[in-house]
Order: sequence, then structure tokens, then C-alpha cells
Amino acid sequence: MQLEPTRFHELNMRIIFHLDMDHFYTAVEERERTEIKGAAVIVGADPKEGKGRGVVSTSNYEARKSGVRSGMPISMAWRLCPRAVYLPPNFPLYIRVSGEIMVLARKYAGKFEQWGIDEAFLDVTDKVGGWAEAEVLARQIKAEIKEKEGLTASIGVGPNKLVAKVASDFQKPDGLTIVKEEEVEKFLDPLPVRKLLWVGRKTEAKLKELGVNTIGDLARYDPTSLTSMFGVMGLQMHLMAKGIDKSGVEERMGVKSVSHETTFEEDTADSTVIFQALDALCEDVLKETVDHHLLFKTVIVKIRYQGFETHTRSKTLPFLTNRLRDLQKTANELLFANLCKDRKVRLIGMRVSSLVSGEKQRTLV
Ligand code: TTP
Ligand code: MG
Repeated sequence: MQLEPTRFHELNMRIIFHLDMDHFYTAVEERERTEIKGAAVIVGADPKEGKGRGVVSTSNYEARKSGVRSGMPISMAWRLCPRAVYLPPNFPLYIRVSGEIMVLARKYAGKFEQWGIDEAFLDVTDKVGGWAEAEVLARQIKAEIKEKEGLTASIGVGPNKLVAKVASDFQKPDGLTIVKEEEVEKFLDPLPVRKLLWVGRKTEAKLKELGVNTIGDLARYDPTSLTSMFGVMGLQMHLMAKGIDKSGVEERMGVKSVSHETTFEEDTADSTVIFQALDALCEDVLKETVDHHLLFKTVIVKIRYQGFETHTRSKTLPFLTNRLRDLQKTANELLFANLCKDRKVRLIGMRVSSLVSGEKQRTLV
């Protein structure tokens, strides 16, 4: 049933879009280089004939047929798909295209929130009278991106950000999935729990041990037991499994975090080498943060040991900063407290998040 526009607003219902570009980096590369059309394409570290040590940033759907995935070692991608076209990332190009897409999408939304380089949430409640009009609008946005940028996007439409995000991933590429308020439970029920935001591999494994495989299983699990096992996160997971999410679409910085990482030429347990690399990463991250006029509050250090076991540790400072010494001090503390001294390290990474625009900050005070 289509609700009347006024009634729809009276009921305090929302219509939220989540837009996510399809295989973003490789899609942009294919657009720029017509000669690679139809080929399997992988953007990431140099594969060096299978001896490369970095990771895959993304791959197109042709390469994914061979099992290639984002974050996988490039050497593994080479084994799975040696015939692919391997390209280094061209960040300035992706950032420019991303910016154009965000400008294009923003004009359709009452409230707009960029979420990562190729994703955004749009609150269109005030722009449409109901779900049927929402569908027309979503098709229009997809068509305009196709026409102006030559790229495909997938859009999920739902009563909140959580459902919209799961929906955009449901039929990729070039998808459009609409989940009305009354369809949320049926839609989420059969999906694997990892489709929910924030449910990582470790949590997924723990849930599996409890016999919880699908979002429906999680929704039916006793929330008190979840809280005793997972703390606040347990309650959060319960609410998410029921499709409840009251968070608003918030205008904020386009960049949600700044990160850099280094894969060592050879795995190393030499702490001098490791800490020097961390200092260099601090400088790279800080430069990018300052270039974007950002302040940060949270510092995250990633350590990947030989064999790919990966640990991340974070610390949130009590203040916003963009000073190199705050970053270096915090990053060094985190690494010092968490590095297993006798183990060889393959990669270290640095990220800063909880970003706020320094410019906006100045106008506020
Ligand atoms: P995603 O939207 O997660 O992936 P995607 O757009 O390549 O593919 P999909 O069709 O499934 O949406 O990420 C957007 C871009 O961010 C991606 O093109 C490359 C980059 N990225 C990385 O560099 N490393 C990563 O591990 C991931 C997941 C993404
Ligand atoms: Mg994407």
C-alpha cells in the first residue's frame, strides 16, 4: 500500500538510500582504458610475477570469478588469476571521480552523508511521497551516473541506514534493491550474519559456535546472553539483526579516515626497521590529513605478522589534533605495547579517524 505523503511523514518513517559504486577503482580504470574492456582487472600492489608482497585494492567482477578479493595478498591473486591486467592505484583519479559522483548524488538528497570513497547515504524522505517515487528517484540517480560518468552504481533503499546498506550489497553490480519497513524482517532473516555492519570474522566465528549463522538466528537469540558474551556490542548486534537503526544521515566530512601502510620487502623482526617505517607512515598520514584541513582524534596501528595474522590496536585521544608529535607518540605507544618482539612482521599500517574539518572548527570557535 502506498501511503499518502503527509501520512508517511506523520508516522515518522524515513526513506534512506545507500549508494555504492560497483568495483570502483577497476571500473574507473576500465572507463579510462578501453583496450582492457572485457579483461579481468586487478588494482593493487605490483604482483612481481607472483612474488609481490602487497595486497589487492579491488578487482572487477571478471577477476572475482577466479576468487580474487579486496585485501587478499597480490601473490595469491596472481596464482588465482595470472591472466588479469594488473594496475597500480591512481588515487588522484579515483578521488576526482568520487567527488564528481558525490556532487551529482547530493542534489537528490534532503540530507547527504558520504561514507568512504565510493559510498553515500541519502535521506530522501522529504523528496519523495513514498516507496514508488523512491524507486523512480533511485533509477534516475543510477541513470545519471551511467550517463555522465560511464559507471554503474548499486542502490539499496530502506527505512534506515542499516537496511539500505545491506540492500545495496544484495544485487551487485548495477543493482537496485528496495526493502520497505514491513519487509525488513523477511529480507534480513536468511542473510549470513557477516552482512551486518561491524560483524567481523572473529565475531562471525564466535556466533557460528553458538549455532548463529543467519541474521534471523541472531535476531531470535536471547539478547541478555549476547550482552553477557559480547558486552555493549551484543545488544547492538541484537538491534541490528532486528533491522533497527535510528541513526540519522549526517552531513560530515567526505573522508572518514586517512590511512597508509607499508609491506616490508622481507619479513622483519628488526624493531629499528619497524619503528622507522612507522615514523615514515606517521609523516605520510599527517601530510594527507593536513592537506585536507582535517583534525583527528583516533589513532589506529595495524601489525601483520609473517603468515598474515593481523592485529589492529587503537587509541582515542581526549582532544582533536593535527600535530605530528601527538600522532607519533600515540602510534609508537600502540606499537610498543603490542608488538610481539620475536615475531617477524610483514606489514604495518597507520590510520587516523574521528576526523573533523579544521576549517569548520575554526569557524565554530
Ligand atoms: P568497495 O565498495 O568495498 O569495493 P568495490 O567498489 O571495489 O566493489 P563492490 O562492487 O563490491 O562495491 O570499496 C571501494 C573502493 O575502495 C575499491 O574500489 C577499492 C578500495 N578498497 C581498498 O583499497 N581496499 C579494500 O580492502 C577495499 C574493501 C576497498
Ligand atoms: Mg563499491
